[in-house]
Amino acid sequence: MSRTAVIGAGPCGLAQLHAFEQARLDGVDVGEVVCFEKQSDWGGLWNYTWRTGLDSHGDPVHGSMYRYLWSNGPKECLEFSDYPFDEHFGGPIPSFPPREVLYDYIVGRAKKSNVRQFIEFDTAVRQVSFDDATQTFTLAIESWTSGESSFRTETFDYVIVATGHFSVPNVPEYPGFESFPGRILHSHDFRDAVEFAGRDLLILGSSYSAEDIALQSLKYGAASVTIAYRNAPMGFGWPDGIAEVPALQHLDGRTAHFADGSVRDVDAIILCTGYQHHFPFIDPALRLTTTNNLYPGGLYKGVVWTANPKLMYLGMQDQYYTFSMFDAQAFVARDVVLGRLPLPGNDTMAADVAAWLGRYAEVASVMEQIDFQTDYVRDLMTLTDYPAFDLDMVRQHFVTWEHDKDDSITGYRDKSFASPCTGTVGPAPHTTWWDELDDSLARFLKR
Ligand code: FAD
Ligand code: NA7
Repeated sequence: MSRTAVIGAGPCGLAQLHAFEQARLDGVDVGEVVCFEKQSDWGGLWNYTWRTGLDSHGDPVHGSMYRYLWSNGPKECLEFSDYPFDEHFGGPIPSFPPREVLYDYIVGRAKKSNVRQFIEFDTAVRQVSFDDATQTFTLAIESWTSGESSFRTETFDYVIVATGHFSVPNVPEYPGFESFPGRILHSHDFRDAVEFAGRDLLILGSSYSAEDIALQSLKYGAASVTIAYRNAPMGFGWPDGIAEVPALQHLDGRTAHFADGSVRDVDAIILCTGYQHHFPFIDPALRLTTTNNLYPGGLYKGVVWTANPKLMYLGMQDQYYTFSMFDAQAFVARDVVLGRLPLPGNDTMAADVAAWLGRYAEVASVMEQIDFQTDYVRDLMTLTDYPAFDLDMVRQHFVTWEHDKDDSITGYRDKSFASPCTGTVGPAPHTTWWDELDDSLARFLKR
């Protein structure tokens, strides 16, 4: 009987357990599957924590999500094809739910497929190594299930890494930071915009975190938000109170100096400067090393570690697609383990990766990025029996969503989209996103 370790019980790890369970329900012997999760509960980033810094075990806090986080893409673009939103919520709901609603949805499917029994919570994987002689992995595991720390090792035939890559911050330093009189934090440690009410904020970065934290800081009362971009501005039609300026040069006390010669006095600085793929617990020969991009190298079908195909990674790409892509990847990983998806030789796998990387090198625009990841998911869908959904509809939703953001960065979350699984169109929200301050599930679902 094979033994498979899944590391992490966020959306990817749960997708993996669900995939195995689907096969088991069909009468397939999936071997022993064990999932290790260092937090006390499932859901990964969607499992909100107020904590920053270290967790109760002295580990770096995994969570990077914050209060008042609404989905930044239409929920129809991430819908599980075998567990539609209609099924979970008993009817249509608007297209841009807050975090608690998506958490409920993720956990709802995990409960339905009864996978909690496979997860060891409060258990961190500290080391993954491979023994050529036995062709097995050894995992060094630290567990706090007994209330105090205990170590052990276990061997596995397959390892599936589902530890996410938006947790370990990339923290640049600029001249003057050391004597700045206010707070400097990374978006990983941002929890509650209300903290910055009445303040003049400086945000560094020009991607999703910068966009969202700028908007919600203003929404919850910041006096002003200045966003400094390194390469190019986001260029949205920002509401009064938010402005984009070229790169930060240095700080002189609380005065920020930018590349165009302009200056602003600011009270706090939020570094929305992205995250690192950081897997110190994996032996260097097995370790994925990459920037945040749509096709990290070394992974056949974006999943299988070509240098050792018994090791797989889920969700390591930058993400337009999320939950449905994780599902499709998890079905691939499962079928590799079950021997249902025979892998070609190393040269063929490397050539496949090279072909995708070649195509990715040609991608020049956001719309081409959407097409690229759509085609990647389409390719994954041909490999397994993950239930089909209307991928072309999802692609079109992403295109429409990008246009909606250009039309109104404060209004795009009020739009409705059709489900690629059921065709159901989400109703308009009862309150526009800009006016809605309550991010609770109860409030969102109120009719
Ligand atoms: P995670 O959710 O990060 O889960 C990884 C799990 O692995 C965690 O539970 C962690 O505790 C565990 N783990 C890590 N290391 C170990 C170890 N050594 N041993 C044991 N367990 C370990 N996506 C969307 O679709 N819509 C959004 O609106 C959206 N908003 C986002 C907002 C923010 C601020 C961030 C940071 C991300 C957002 N995302 C969003 C993307 C997000 O990455 C995915 O939705 C999803 O959470 C990724 O799932 P994952 O399982 O790969 O990783
Ligand atoms: P991203 O999407 O990886 O973006 C990181 C941003 O940080 C990007 O705009 C970078 O600028 C910027 N960056 C990186 N280093 C620096 C320095 N040194 N100075 C200034 N700016 C810098 O991360 P996000 O956190 O926005 O998004 C990650 C996930 O969280 C995503 O899935 C969302 O849904 C939420 P560049 O554009 O390269 O000039």
